[in-house]
Amino acid sequence: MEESNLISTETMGSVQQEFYPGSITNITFEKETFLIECSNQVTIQITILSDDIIRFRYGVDNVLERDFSYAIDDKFEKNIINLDTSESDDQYTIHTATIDIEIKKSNAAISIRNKDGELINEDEKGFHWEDNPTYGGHIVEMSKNIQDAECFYGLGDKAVKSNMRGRRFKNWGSDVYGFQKDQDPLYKNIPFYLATHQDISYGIFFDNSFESFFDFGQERRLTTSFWAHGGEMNYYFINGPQLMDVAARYVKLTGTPEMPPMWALGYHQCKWSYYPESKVKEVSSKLRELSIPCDAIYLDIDYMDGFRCFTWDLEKFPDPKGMVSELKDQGFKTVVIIDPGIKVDKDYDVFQDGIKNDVFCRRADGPYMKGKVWPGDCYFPDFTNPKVRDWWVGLFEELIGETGIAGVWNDMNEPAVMEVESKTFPNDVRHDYDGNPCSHRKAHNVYGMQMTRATYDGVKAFAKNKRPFLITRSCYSGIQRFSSGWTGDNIATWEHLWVANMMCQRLSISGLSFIGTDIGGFIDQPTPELYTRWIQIAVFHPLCRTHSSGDHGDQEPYSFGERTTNIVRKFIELRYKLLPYLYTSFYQYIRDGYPILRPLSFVDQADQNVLYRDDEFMHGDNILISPITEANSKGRYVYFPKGKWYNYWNGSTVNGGDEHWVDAPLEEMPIFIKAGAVLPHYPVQQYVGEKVIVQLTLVVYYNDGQLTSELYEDEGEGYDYEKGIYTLKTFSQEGSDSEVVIKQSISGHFKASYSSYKMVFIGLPFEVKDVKGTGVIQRTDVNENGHFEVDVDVNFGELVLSI
Ligand code: MIG
Repeated sequence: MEESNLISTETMGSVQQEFYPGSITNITFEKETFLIECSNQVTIQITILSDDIIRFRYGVDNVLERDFSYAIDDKFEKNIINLDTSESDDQYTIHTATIDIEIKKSNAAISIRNKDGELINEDEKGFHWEDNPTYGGHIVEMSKNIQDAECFYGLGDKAVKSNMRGRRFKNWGSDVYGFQKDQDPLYKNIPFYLATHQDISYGIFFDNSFESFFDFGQERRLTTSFWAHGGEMNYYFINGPQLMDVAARYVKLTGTPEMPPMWALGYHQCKWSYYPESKVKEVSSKLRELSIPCDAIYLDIDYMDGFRCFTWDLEKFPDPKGMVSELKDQGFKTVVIIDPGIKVDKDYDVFQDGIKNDVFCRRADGPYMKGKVWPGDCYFPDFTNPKVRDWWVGLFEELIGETGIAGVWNDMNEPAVMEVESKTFPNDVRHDYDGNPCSHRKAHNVYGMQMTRATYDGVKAFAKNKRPFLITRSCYSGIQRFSSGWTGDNIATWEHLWVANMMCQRLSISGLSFIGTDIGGFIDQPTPELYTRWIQIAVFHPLCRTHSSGDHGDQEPYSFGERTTNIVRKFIELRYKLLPYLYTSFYQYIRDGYPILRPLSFVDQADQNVLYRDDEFMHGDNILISPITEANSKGRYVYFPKGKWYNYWNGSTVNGGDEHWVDAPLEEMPIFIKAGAVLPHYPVQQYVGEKVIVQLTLVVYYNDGQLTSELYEDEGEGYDYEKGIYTLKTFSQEGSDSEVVIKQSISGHFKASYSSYKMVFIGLPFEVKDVKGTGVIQRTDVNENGHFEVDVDVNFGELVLSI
């Protein structure tokens, strides 16, 4: 069945036949749901979730399955402004406020247009299916026509260049140690893509957890198709018209996280493994001694007693609670790994308790699913069972509540099994799937997500009102509600640095903004230069963690000699300075659904030049990053979106809409700031909360025009922000050649520790003579070369600099 495609398939010696819906025999309409019956025993349900999100379900044999999804957020609210229908001789049309959905009477083919009548997306063969004699059910298939110059993005963690046109992909979460560029499938399962053509964008989310495939014109040049080896054809069409709109709507549909604890946005240090306790302390102390900021240190599998989850190796770690609290005093949070496999061992209480509570997955005929992982033979909790998730939650009481662990790292949750060819469970393993019993064929791609969801609930249950921090390797759509992610077992090569850039951008636009890579590479040893270039981009990835397999030497920021240490420190310090900016980007991601990392196609999709551009990306609203991913670089060509951009290092400006050479000695990576931006900076801290911040620096990048920047702040921990204890400030800067006006507006009730801003103006076209406004505290002497500084009260309303 592996080779199933849209043409006939050879299955067990017989040719598989494709079936299609017949002509429409009946259409009914209740609230926002249309039910269409076709002459070939096909029922189609079209649900309008909003003016821009339309759900399509196709039932073969006129059967629609019980409706259930792990991806869709319970909190998603339907919001329809306008809904109308019309009928002509050959089609029905559903009109929303922004799109028209045409349904052909003869074969139920769908076309979707915008209000200018332009085609956004149309069925080719549309829905069709094949019987699945091996497993029962159907192979459900959909095909669409590719539009002129159409580009395809998204799909989770695929390690390929940004535009996926011309390629085929599979979703089947896999443990792919040392994966390569272009290898597929990888760890994550996110059956969602975005497409753009002629300044029109849309997305398709195929919410089906079976093994699924996407073909973007590889099999047939002008056809996109997607299919799954079971379940329903159940997809969401998400309208743009901008790629940003599509990504945001997808995030709203599949859910947003809570605010992360601010420390989780600091730098994290990890290795397989730091042990014994003295080694952990050596690393934490060295980081402090060398003033390399760091907020989290990780314990990999060796902290456990024989790899038994929820135990400690008391020889290596005689006093876990004491160690965690000493690390806390140094400003470190401790994060531990938890794998899904529970060791088969009669003397192990978690195992015994699991048997007693009947939590473990079973094979089709009843025996437990047994597989080898690190501890040896293991059984595996069925995380798709709500009772089992509750049981799992309880296991965190000691680790989180007593020992004081602040975050949990879920690995091996594809699920990975050693010493078997499939590297995972056999297909016949049974799962509850929240009351929709099924085999592993259906549950495989959601297993990791459900494990991490249960772990998140476990951490939250015992964290005493602290915000949980989770990191996972495998996932399904919607994972962003619970966890951050990393991209798995990469390699210390330049190619992998390029891959890291691609994967983080791709995951960010696929809903999972909180993403990072193993900095420096998990396998093998990076050269000092590679480690340096890697950390330079990684401080702009929402998750910033060095990790390595320990198969080679050390991989701490100080392991590569003094020159490297100094550059690496400088970049980690930069991350800490920009924390309020990243934190604000996180808030915007939650509020608006906007990805934190944005490929340039998300900035200006009308600009043909950026649609095929891979390297550059925006980090939040105002920072443009162009990483160096080649050895011996002295610089690179950077493509700039339209507008004016400031070089972060020297304040020089560039006009966008073109490529320009930018120098980048090893001490620098090209970083550019959008003109008009107001960038908040904290002082450098060795960890979040080290200092009481007495003044916030706002760097204002002059622009002749208007731009608004935001700053979100709260406690950085806990849940008071949900009760309004946060502040959202907007700074609008408006410049002309003789004057700059900055206006601030404030909402919310959080009281920051600082009472003044240092306003640093860059790029002023005039020398400042006059400073007016509410709250000016004091001018400084800095007033030359377009650079001017002034201290103002934190509650200022308006500030005017002029000649
Ligand atoms: O089979 O826990 O991707 O980050 O260090 C290897 C040991 C298991 C794979 C993870 C990696 C982790 C390692 N794990």
